[in-house]
Amino acid sequence: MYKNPSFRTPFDFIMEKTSDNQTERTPLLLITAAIEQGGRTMASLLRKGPLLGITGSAQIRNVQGEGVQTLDQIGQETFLGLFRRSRAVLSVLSEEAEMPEVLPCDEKTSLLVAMDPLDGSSNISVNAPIGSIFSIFRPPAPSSSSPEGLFLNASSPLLSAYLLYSVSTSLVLAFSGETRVFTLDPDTGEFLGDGSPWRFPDKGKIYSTNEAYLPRWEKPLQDYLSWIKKERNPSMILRYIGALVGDFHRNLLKGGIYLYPAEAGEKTSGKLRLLYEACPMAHIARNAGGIATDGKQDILTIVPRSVHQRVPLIVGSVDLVREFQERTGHPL
Ligand code: AHM
Ligand code: MG
Repeated sequence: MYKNPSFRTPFDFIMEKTSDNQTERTPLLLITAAIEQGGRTMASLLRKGPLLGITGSAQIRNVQGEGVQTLDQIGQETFLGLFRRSRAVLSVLSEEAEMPEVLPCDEKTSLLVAMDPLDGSSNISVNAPIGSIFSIFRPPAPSSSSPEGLFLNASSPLLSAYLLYSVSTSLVLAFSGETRVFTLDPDTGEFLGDGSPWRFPDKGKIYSTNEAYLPRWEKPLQDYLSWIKKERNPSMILRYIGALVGDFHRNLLKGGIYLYPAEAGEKTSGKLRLLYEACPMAHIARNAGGIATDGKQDILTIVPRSVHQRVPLIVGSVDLVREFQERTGHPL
């Protein structure tokens, strides 16, 4: 039996936090239910992975020139279908589609969804953690601008979420000043959590970054990493899963900092996309007492110029991110 007889669900969380916001309550409940259903579907497929022949490449490239995996396509179809059926989503922007897709909905109460349906694609074929990431925005007023304009003019996220498919399936939701962590019971299909807000631990000692790229980083970042490894006291430890959701989740639970900075050469704006990777993680971090920057400014203050815009991302425990900013010459 469960260790806690009074676990709470995402439904309870949204109900509790929208007691004075009846207008957005229904779309938020419908969208959260769609994310939960998508999580159940994906987790169930992933349990059989290679047996279903879904862990390989789709042999095509997406609009951003990246190789598409079969599970990228399955994630895209699964979540897009669920958001379409919810009739609470005005438009979906996805890593897997060039343009946002406008959906049938009740326009008065509908919201925008930006998503990375399958985060950490390179982990799929080796049975390592992967995830799905979502940010939910209010449409700008007036909401009659172009499909891209809706996302470029939206304010910072109203709600953010990620699913982490690993030893168990986690759902992390950030809304209205709180971040909560839920775990899927695969027998009942319920996501359950203890009903209390999650905060980044005060003291963290993990750094997560792909150190192989260090020669292409700017000098202040190289110096920072060298200081982390040789001089910082107390010393830090490296953990890198290679899926943003997995690395962020570890740091959220244990305390730490994740870095995907800009590089000389091909990745002058980093790798991660603002609207559906950096922004939701920044929002989840903020609601858990953490912080996210692009190295110079708070991620949540960046106004997007294009829907698939990339940004450097440094996110994690507030003390570690502040320390990073101070040592690289841009104190917060
Ligand atoms: P993806 O959306 O194609 O999976 O790319 C994003 C992923 C992140 O999850 C992860 O943090 C990063 O790419 C890893 O990149 P790298 O292999 O360059 O370290
Ligand atoms: Mg992705």
